[in-house]
Amino acid sequence: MNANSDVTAEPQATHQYRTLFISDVHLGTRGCQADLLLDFLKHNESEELFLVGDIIDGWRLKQSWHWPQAHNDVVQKLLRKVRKGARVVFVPGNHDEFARDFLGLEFGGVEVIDHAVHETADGRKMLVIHGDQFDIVVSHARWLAHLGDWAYDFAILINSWFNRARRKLGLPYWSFSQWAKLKVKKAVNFIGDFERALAAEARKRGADGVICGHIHHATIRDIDGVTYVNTGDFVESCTAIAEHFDGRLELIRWSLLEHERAPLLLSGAVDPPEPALPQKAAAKA
Ligand SMILES: [Mn+2]
Repeated sequence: MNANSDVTAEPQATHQYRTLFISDVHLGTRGCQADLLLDFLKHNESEELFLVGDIIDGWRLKQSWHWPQAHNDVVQKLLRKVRKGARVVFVPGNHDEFARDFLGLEFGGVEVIDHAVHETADGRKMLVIHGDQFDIVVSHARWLAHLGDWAYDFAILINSWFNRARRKLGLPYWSFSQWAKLKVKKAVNFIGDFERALAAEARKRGADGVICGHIHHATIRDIDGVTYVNTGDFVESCTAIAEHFDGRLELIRWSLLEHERAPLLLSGAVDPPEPALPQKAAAKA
């Protein structure tokens, strides 16, 4: 058994980074990709690990308890990283805002802080913050954000009743999906607004860039001279941000488990794990 796992572990060498940033894991919800996150944590090590908010989904936990073993394993894995000498910093988000009552404290060696300023190996100062503080919907209309979770399903149901009524009145069909597409366009605007707000905040605080989460949209890009970095999430896209030892930031996508990656590696369909590839440019987003 041990010999076997050694063999399979060989082509999946552990990646070493200076810093790793993950966010929006949403432990406690069915959407959480805990298995992929565990696999990620197993194959990626760093001196510092920033948990950039929405790690545990407190809103959902209040409503229904979904806490399988894999979610426990994630917590244990994070605590083990602390024991092995990594600095683990938790910057709470809006879904785990209960942790905002414990700022400045440590839990199992995990530091809880509102935001951080991380200096990269090449001397850039990065504001590390979840980002909900700059999301107009969350900060000014919490009820609307809660509504979003089930509003879509409900709207589809209403739409079928609505159109039955319209038909009786001799009115043409009103398309919910057309309306929803318009809303999606607005959502794209929302992402842009959010990104610009965070970049502006970083500049205001004299930072060279910002590393945030919240909108589940991973990227590394320049916004008016400020480096805007979003860690993405471990719900849909399964992304993380890594800082190499030279300060280079890289977006990592971790959407396959070890046994799914192995055959692709053998066939050459995916790149082998890199020790530290200089040719892989910083912004992969
Ligand atoms: Mn959030």
